Amino acid sequence: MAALTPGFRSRRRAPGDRLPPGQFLTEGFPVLSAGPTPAVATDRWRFTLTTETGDQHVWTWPQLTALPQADVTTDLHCVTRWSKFDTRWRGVSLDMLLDGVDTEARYAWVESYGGYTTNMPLADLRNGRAWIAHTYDGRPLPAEHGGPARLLVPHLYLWKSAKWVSGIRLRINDQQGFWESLGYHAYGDPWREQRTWGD
Ligand SMILES: Nc1nc2c(c(=O)[nH]1)N[C@H]1C(S)=C(S)[C@@H](COP(=O)(O)O)O[C@H]1N2
Ligand SMILES: [Mo]
Repeated sequence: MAALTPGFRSRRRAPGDRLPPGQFLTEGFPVLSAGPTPAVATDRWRFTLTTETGDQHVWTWPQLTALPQADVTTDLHCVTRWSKFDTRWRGVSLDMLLDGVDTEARYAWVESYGGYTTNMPLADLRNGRAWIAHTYDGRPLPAEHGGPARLLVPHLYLWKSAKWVSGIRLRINDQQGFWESLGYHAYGDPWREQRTWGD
């Protein structure tokens, strides 16, 4: 009979296999913001999806929170090399918001209250991989972490997960966001260590 290795009962991958190259694990939740934290009241909060032809789809806070909600437990990977396992979020899947939006765009340009921007292929926002998240660990998302709502795209480095998200522009041609124009990678896959332009 095979001996059981103590502590190896988890069905998840061992910690080493969950940590992308060049990352270290943190228990805390660091705050990384390029500017001041904007105060966005939910009564004036809007999320606007704009297609390449200029069609706009707008959600208010009551409309967003009335949609079917998803509970997500995921690992986060920041390009400054910290990773955090098993973070718990609640929000609306981008699949839900993109459903019925007529577009031929291949790129998404994400905008935030306060002026932050980031870009990614539109495909990365589909198939249950991206959310507009408003709840963290069972509580309203704190403002310093992007509340009232942020984009959550955890399979890419965390700079793609725009805090205080205000909208997404669907674009035929890719356009660099804030960090991307300053040398961060256009795609940012943590498993391929796509940190900067040359990676
Ligand atoms: N609007 C906005 N979103 C942002 C940022 C920012 O400066 N402004 N920083 C990005 C970066 S570089 C990281 S690592 C994460 C940090 O998220 P956290 O502060 O919740 O840890 O937010 C990302 N989203
Ligand atoms: Mo970051």
